[in-house]
Amino acid sequence: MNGRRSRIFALLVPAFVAIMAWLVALAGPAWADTLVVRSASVPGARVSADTVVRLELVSRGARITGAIPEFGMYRVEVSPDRAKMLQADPAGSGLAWARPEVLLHTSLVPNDPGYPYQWWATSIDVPPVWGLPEVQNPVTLAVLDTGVNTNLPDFAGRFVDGVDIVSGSTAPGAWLDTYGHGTWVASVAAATGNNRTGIAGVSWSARIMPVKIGSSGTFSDFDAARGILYAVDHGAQVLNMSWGAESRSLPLAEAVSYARARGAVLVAAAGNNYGGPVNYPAAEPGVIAVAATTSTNARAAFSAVGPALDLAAPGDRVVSTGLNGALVLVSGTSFSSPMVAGTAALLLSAAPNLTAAQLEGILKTTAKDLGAAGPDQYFGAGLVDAAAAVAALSTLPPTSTTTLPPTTTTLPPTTTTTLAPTTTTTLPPTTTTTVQRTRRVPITTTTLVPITTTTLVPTTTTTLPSTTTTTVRRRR
Ligand SMILES: [Ca+2]
Repeated sequence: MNGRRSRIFALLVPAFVAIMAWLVALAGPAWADTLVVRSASVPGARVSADTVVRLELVSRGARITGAIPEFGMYRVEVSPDRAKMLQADPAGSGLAWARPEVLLHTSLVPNDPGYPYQWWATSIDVPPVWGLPEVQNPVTLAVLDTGVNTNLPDFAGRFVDGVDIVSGSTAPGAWLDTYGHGTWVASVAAATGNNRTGIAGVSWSARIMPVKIGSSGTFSDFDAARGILYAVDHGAQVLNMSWGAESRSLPLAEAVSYARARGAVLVAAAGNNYGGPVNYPAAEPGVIAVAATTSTNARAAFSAVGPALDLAAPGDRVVSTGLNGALVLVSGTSFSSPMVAGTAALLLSAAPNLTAAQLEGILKTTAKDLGAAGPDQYFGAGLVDAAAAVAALSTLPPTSTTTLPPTTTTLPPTTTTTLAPTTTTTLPPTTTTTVQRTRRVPITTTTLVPITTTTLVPTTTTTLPSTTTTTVRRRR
C-alpha cells in the first residue's frame, strides 16, 4: 500500500512540477538571468529531495532548463529580481548556492610558428575571439600600401581583386609587394592563423584587397586618394592606411570624406614622429587614428601624440611575416593600425549592419584605458580590446538600419563638385613632399630620437628568432 502510494506520489509530483512550469511559462515573465543552482541536500541521494528542490524552484518563478542529478545541480532561468534573491538567500529555497551561469571561451592556441612571439595578440585580447563562429564571415579589408606578397601561404584564398593604382593594372602580378611594408601590415591584420605557417593575424576570414599605391617608402597623396576611391568603389568595408604626413592633404581629405559617406571604416597610423602632431590622414575627422604601445602597455617612444588620437595598439617590436615568408620584427604605428583594422573586420563580420560610427564607438568604449583616466593625448581612448569589443555587440540596440539613409543622401554634392578642381590644382607642388609613409622605426630605440621629415628607407629586417634583431635605416 505504501509502495503504491509513493509510486503515485512519484508520478503526481513531476506532473505537478511540469504543470507549474507550464503555467509559469504561460505567464511569460521576462526571463533575463540564467543561474546555476545546487540543491542543499546530498546530490543524488533521494529522488524525493530532487523533486522537492525542483518544486521549490518552480514555485519561486524559476524555469529549469537543465539538470545534473548526480551533482544535485540545475540551470534555471529567472527574472533579475529572483536571481538576486536566490543568490542572496539560497537556503531559503533549499539550495546550497546559486551563481550566474558563466560562459567559457575556447582556448585556441594557434600553431603558427610566429605565435609564441606574438605578445601583441594577447595585448589586444584577440585570442578569445578566434574560435567564435560569428567572426568567420568575410569582410573586405583594403590594404592601401606597397601591395601584398600574393605567394605567402597565410594569404592563400584570401584575396579579392587588387589594383596597382600607379599603373592602373588589376593583374595580380601588378599589385605584388616587392618592398615588404604592405605584406607586414597585411599579415598583422589578416594572416590566416592556426595553419602552421607564418603568424596568426587579427582576422582569419577577412577578404584582403591589396591596393598598391606605391612601391617604396613614399607615396603620393594623389595616388593614395585614388586608392581610397578604388577601394570604396570596389566594396572595401575597412581601409587600412599605415602611412601619413604631418601636413594636411586636401586630396586625402576629399577621399576620406567620400569613403566615410559610403559607410567605410577608415583606420590610419598616427605617425612615428613623437614631438610632432598626429599625422594625416589619421588626424582627419572620420579616420580612426592609432598610436603605438609597447609590450608593457607603455607609449612607444616614437608614437605621435595629440588630441586627434583615437586608440592605441602594439607597435613596438611586432612580429609579422616578411616577403620571403620569414618572421620579422617590425616597429611603428604602421603595425598598430592594422590591429585595429583587423578588429574592425571582426566586428563587421559579427554585426554586418554596424555603422562606422557605431563601430568606432564600440572600439573606444571597450578599449583598455591607459595613462591618465579617460581619453588622453598619448593613447586616445586606450588599448583596443578585440574580445571586449565583440562581446559588446550583444548589448547594442537593434537600431543600426535607421541611421543609414541620411548618410547616403549627403553623398552626391560632396563628391562630384569638389573632387576635380582640388586634385588638379594642388597636385604638382605637393605630391611628393606632403605625403610620406609612416616611417618604420628601427628596433634599437636609441636611434629613434632624431625623427625628421626626410624619407627613411629601411634596408633590412632581420628574421626571428635570432637574438640580435636590428633594422637598419638609411637617411636620405
Ligand atoms: Ca599563419
